[in-house]
Amino acid sequence: MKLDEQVITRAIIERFTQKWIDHLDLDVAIVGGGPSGLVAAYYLAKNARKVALFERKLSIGGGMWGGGMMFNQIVVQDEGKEVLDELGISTHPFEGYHTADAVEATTTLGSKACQAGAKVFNLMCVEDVIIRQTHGQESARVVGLVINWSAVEKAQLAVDPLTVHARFTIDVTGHETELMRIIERKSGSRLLTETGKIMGERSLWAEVAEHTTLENTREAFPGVYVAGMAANATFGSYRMGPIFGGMLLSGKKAAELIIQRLEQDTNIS
Ligand code: 48H
Repeated sequence: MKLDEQVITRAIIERFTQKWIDHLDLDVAIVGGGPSGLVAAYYLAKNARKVALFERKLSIGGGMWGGGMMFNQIVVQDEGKEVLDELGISTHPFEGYHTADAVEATTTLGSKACQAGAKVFNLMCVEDVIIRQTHGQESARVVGLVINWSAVEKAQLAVDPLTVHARFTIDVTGHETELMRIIERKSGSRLLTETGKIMGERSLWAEVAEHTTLENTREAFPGVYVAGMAANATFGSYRMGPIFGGMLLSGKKAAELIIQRLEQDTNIS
């Protein structure tokens, strides 16, 4: 077969553009492609929700590739293993815990999320949110995201962004809790934390952090849920080091909470 460079170019442009146009109005926008974002994407897509995940870097996977200190193994507890089992990721028992190969875990999470129907937009960063106070609603809520190419951000070019609308957003930007920081700075409203502000990540205490990651997986501003490390950073809890059960379960919990909300909205309308 003769190769036609023009067809190859057109295929990429048309297919990518169509994918993007089809995902300008979402059930759920996920900001960050680390383990919690990928797990949330998987469960939401499996539930037939229209979901897109925006990741600043070339590769999804966030901090999971490197295991602990670049020893590319992760550790999970029994509850976390259940998520890995469901996704078909092999685990091996180790003194009451389980280990998994960080590369197998990361690639499989990404692959399962995509195969379930989640669309990943890598090399894009979320630089702002759209906040609206619609008629009949008590408080302002996030209704969309402002996105730009990571290359534009990196080169510090003055290029205006584009937008996407979403009924719900998940901030899974990790330790930096980037989306919530933007909302704190720009919304002029209190966050749904004790202080109304981002409470900040505390130092390492694995046992407590693993529990609080799940407790802190909740709505942190109307329309925005936090999961993974961003949940603990927003609500002021500890980090846990390279144990990943909390990250996986947190992504799953965020998906379940949002599915409930979407179902409530459907019943009301
Ligand atoms: C687009 C963005 C933006 C943006 C950031 O850090 P992550 O792996 O996050 P989690 O919460 O899924 O997992 C945390 C885990 O990896 C970890 O760090 C642990 C368990 N630490 C414990 C400890 O004690 O240190 O992934 C976040 C992703 C990254 O890929 C970023 O590039 C991406 O979000 N991201 N993408 N727009 N504005 N901000």
